[in-house]
Formats: sequence, C-alpha cells, structure tokens
Amino acid sequence: MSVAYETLLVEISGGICTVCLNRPQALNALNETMIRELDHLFDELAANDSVKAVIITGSGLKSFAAGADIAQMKDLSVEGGRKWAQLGQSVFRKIENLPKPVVAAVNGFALGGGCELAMACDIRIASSQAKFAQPEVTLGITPGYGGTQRLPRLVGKGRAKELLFTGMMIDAAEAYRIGLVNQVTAPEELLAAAAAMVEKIMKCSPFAVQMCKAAVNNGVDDELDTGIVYEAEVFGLCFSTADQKEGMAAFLEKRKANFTGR
Ligand code: DAK
Repeated sequence: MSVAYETLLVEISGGICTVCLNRPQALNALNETMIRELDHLFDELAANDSVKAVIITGSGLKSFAAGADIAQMKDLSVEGGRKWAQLGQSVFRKIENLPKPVVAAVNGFALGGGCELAMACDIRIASSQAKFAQPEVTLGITPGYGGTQRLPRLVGKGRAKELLFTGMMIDAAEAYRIGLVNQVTAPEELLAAAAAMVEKIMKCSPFAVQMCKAAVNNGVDDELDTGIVYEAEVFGLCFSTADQKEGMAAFLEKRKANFTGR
C-alpha cells in the first residue's frame, strides 16, 4: 500500500491483505483516525487488483477492538454524534460491500463498535479467547455502527435484543452457538484458520464469489421475489465470463479449474 497508517498495520501477501487494528494501549478502540484510515484503506483495497481477499484482526492477544473510543466520544454533541455515526456507518458499509471477501479474525474483545466491525465482515472466525458484546446501553447510548441492524440479521431478533438490552458479554463458544461466528479456533491457530478460509474461497471463481456477495447483500433485506430477480441477473452475468467457461470445461475435462476472475 502506498500509505503508512498510524492505527493500522497492513500487510499484503499471496493476494491476501491482512489489516491489523493497532492501538494496543486502548485495546484497539476505534477512534476517528482509525475510522478515517479504514475508509482510505478500503478505497485502496477496492482498486488494487492484486488484493483478492482481506482479513481484519486486532493487535495483541487481548482485543480485536474494545469498541468506539469512549474518551473521544464522551463529549459529543447531538450533531457530532450524528456525524460520527454517519462516518462510521459509511466506512462499515464500504467494508461490507467490498467486492472481495472480508474475514474477521476475532482475537479477543469484540465489543460495541468492535463487534459491529466484525459483523460488517463476510465471515467471522473467533479465537476461543474472544468475547463479544454490545455494551452501549451500559454507557447510556445505542449502538451507532449498525449493531441494532446487523446483529438481529445474524442471530435473530430475540437473541439480538437480549444482547442489546443487557449489554451482556458472551464467549466464543456462545457466539458460535447463536451463529454470530462461523468457527472457533485455538488462539495460536486463528490467523492460519482465517487464511485457510480465504484460500478456500480464492480457489473458486472470484467473479462468481463477488456476485454471490452482491446477491446476498442486496437480496437479504428485500422480499424474496425481489432477491431472486437479482439472483437471476447475476447468474446470467456469469455466462459472460471466462471463469464460467473455464469452470465448466475443467469439470468436464476432469481437471482443476484455473480461474482468472474475468
Ligand atoms: N475506548 C477508549 N479506551 C478504551 C476502551 C474504549 N472503548 N476500552 C478500553 N480502553 C482503554 C482503557 O481505558 C485502558 O486505558 P488506560 O487506563 O490503560 O489508559 C486500556 O484500554 C485497557 O483497558 P482496561 O484497563 O479497562 O482493561 P481490562 O482488561 O480491565 O478491561 C475491557 C477490558 C474491554 C472489559 C474494558 O476495557 C472495557 O469494558 N472497555 C470498554 C468496552 C466498551 O464499553 N466498549 C463499547 C464502547 S461503546 C456511535 C458509533 C459507535 C458506537 C456508538 C455510537 N455513533 C456514531 C452514535 C459504538 C459505541 C461503542 O463501541
């Protein structure tokens, strides 16, 4: 990447960009600089063809992100709060809609905005030490980065309301049980598990994966009738690609497909 970031460590290797939230002194809490840097970075990742997938994790063993930075938030005005919400929400939307897979490797606390960031990713893999909560009500606020919206979509309204109304913290096993995370691993295996997940995805047609992501993201909040119209569109589009020809030829020729993303 062309820019050195103050709050993010960014490494690209083998087509995978690993983004490490790096404010260990504040348990990687999301301050304005970090949000603005994520905004800039995800624009770069969208434009960088050498990056095929992204992993987001937190520095250290203790925390993925312990929420929005409370010290920075505490004196916000109503207007400031609204602006802060709009900025964060647009960045999280950018992450959610990046036309490449994004996996959260949740290494520790994913609280408030940290849990919301993980939920904006496509897939969540948690270390067995990870802890999740939306503790905003204990601070006198509501979640502001999509927690009231993404959490019920992932775990259902009843469980989401319990977490949102009480601010209770759950461990990785419970997060897995309710469908908040896809997989739980030993802490020392977390990044390898995230890389394995991403590599499995990268063996498939990048174009088809991108279309699946768009179809899920666009369709899941719509009527089924609208969603399946969108699905038919992206399905049709696949037949304009070299990947579809290669994938089907490879199957019939009993060999592995060599996808190019075109
Ligand atoms: N913000 C700022 N600093 C934080 C922080 C946070 N969220 N979390 C931890 N830190 C800092 C601590 O202040 C402490 O700093 P020093 O005292 O060393 O200077 C350092 O990180 C280590 O934390 P602790 O000493 O507290 O460590 P412990 O192991 O004892 O406890 C903990 C770990 C994660 C249980 C505890 O730190 C904790 O409860 N942290 C706060 C968790 C929390 O409530 N997170 C949710 C924040 S609210 C919105 C947009 C977004 C949001 C809301 C609205 N709009 C735009 C409207 C999102 C809100 C949130 O995320």
